[in-house]
Amino acid sequence: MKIFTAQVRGLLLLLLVCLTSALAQAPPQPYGVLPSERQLRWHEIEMYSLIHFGLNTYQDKEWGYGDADPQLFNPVEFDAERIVKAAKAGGLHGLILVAKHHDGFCLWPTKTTDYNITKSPFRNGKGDMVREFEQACRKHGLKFGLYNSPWDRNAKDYGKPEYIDLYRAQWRELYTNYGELFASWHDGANGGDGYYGGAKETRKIDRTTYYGWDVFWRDFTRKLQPNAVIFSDIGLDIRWVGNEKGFANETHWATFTPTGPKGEPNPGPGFANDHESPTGTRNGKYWIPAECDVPLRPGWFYHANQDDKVKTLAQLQDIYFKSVGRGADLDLGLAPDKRGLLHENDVKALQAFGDWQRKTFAVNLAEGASIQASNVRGKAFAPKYLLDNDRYSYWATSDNVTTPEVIFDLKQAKSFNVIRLRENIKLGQRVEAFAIDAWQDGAWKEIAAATSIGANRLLRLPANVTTTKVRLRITKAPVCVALSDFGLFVSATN
Ligand code: FUL
Repeated sequence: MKIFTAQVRGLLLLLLVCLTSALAQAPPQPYGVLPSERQLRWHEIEMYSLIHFGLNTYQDKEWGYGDADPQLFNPVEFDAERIVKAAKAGGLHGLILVAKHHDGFCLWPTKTTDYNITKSPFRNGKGDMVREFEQACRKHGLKFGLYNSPWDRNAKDYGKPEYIDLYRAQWRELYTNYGELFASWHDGANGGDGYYGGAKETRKIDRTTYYGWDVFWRDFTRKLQPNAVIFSDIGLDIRWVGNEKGFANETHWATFTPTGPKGEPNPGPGFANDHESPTGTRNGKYWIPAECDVPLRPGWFYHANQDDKVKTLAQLQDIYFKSVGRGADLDLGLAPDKRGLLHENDVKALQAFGDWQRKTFAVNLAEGASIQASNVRGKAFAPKYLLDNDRYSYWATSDNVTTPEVIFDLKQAKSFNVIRLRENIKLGQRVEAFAIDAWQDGAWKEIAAATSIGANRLLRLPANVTTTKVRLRITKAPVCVALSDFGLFVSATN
């Protein structure tokens, strides 16, 4: 009986040990709202381009009135592959084509209006530019998305219910004929003066009701293109960052609570609480990260007098650090010229930008470091996962440890000026502040401090730091950490 009791006791003890270690190994509870699968894919690609090309290109205009003759559109050297390859060389992983801008001219052979590419000399009226871009993207491994302007200054019925049917029919063609789209882009410019089938007048629409966005997106976009992120001022999936400089704020929350001008729930594009968009809403109601859109030149469309105003490498780096480096995505505007090609200066700028990214992030100087964390949740969440280049394997701490630190012993002196951190955003955006120290002259010295992390956070140091040991301190978080990446890099100089 005594032996039996000892056996039972032993078994119980074993059970307890197993249970405790199983509990210790359980992943942290997610914090707040979480990204959907389609948003995760969007975060992963980080950068893509937005192509503006059409009748505006031939009129030196940014906003066409809707009355230009389609015969003007004649890009005799058009080559989608060359444009796609230039974008790829720039480190861009996707391309969104403006299939129709506000002037209403459609770059595909739509059945919804005569104001389209078949009425132009391009490919003798048999062209389909959406198809050519789509195929070039698939061939070169870029994701493909589309922008179709809600505002149409050519359509005679713009402002009436009939136009909504036409607009949806256009999206139906675009959603069903060109394979899987990664993004469906909805601009906020809405109503004003236009040609409108010859009426030449000003038309105002009620942006809160006219397009019926909620029904359209829910019953149409989600059904026909379930993997496309929906972009507009307010989301649904991706919000506009609130400026066209390409900058998110230093603190960028992927979560956002959209409200209208008076604070009521936001009904649709053109009505965002734009002033809050660069930062987002801490503990917001939805996961709606920012897209930072900015053209490579001053304008979205090509203008010959801007050939010498293509952004410099230093400007592109600045944009990169303030968009991708703050956990947002960068949408870089590219504008083919009248030939149907990117201007040489644009091609060179993209190449230089891409070369810089590839060189800068080729080697993580923290690789091979021995890592010591002040707390580890369990084996499955060891700090080594910070260095395995996987966005979703991660170092986590026990539930009650919200301000841990981790030391990277680099084993020899290394110099760097860029620091990268990532959270496993499948568990939400958790960290609110952190600091980085370098071991210098026998003591820790703070070299950087910042706030949000999210999908990606890059810190630029004012000068190279040379050290043998680096310490990361999480200084504020409402819950335990779930960090997936730590990197040290040197910004390439040529
Ligand atoms: C804006 C538009 O009005 C511009 O023409 C451009 O298309 C830009 C990307 O979005 O709202």
